[in-house]
Amino acid sequence: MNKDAIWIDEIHKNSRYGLKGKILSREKSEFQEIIILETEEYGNALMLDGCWMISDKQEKYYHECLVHPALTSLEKISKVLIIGGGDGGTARECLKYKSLLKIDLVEIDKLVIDLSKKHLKQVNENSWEDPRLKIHIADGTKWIRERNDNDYDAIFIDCSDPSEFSKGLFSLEFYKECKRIMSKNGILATQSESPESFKKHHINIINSIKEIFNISSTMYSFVPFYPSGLWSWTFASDDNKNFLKPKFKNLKIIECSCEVWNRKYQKGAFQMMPNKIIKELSKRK
Ligand code: SPD
Repeated sequence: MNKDAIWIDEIHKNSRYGLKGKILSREKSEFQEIIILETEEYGNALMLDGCWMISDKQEKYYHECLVHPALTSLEKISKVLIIGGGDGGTARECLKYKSLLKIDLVEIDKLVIDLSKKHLKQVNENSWEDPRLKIHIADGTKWIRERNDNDYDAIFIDCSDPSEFSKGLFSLEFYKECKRIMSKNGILATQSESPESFKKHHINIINSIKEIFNISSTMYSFVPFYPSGLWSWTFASDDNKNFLKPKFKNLKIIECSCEVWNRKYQKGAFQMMPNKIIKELSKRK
């Protein structure tokens, strides 16, 4: 290990989640502190305001689970919206769908994209060069208000944990807007925090989504270096009949391209809601 290597920790509720490596970049944008760390074990890792977002070797646990349950359940995918996702990993997974014509990616912090282009090439591969991907530097909660009704087949919310500037992406108003701009059988997919280390936020996200959409479901899996390691993704739609049923005809090709996700993995992950979360959610009625 390089002699300049230092430990960088995410500190969450008196626990540390650390990686040792060499700092490639440490900058403050208008919104947050951005660190890129080069590690031996996990490749390059991105931290925003003290929270780990991705590392080269673990990001597939996160991005494949966010994207494929949604996109394999659609017969036809032409237009997709990504809110956040400045590291390019979600876009990379979406671009595997050849029928897709356009992705709008709305990221508030241009510096995250610039640094990802420079240091996180393994994550975004060549997604930024794909003519189907259009970048918008804007606040997603405002940008979405100006979009037409029923315009997107899928919307991905790929954001950081709730904070002063990201909390709008977890609000009822924002989910309502997502529903308005989604096609009738469209699907929303959001990272929904950890049932263990962010339990309150996790429950709030699920309850808010239930308030807005006819149908929703949450899957659980791992992102090893996130607080507690246990993470979740919630999917929602207004189309009760076809929700999360595999319909994409080249599903096998997608499966083969993945490191973590496959149909069986997904099936198990949707059965993993911890009992304490089931109990909490049942209190709401
Ligand atoms: N606690 C970290 C939650 C971060 C979720 N978003 C990660 C962004 C990856 N594209």
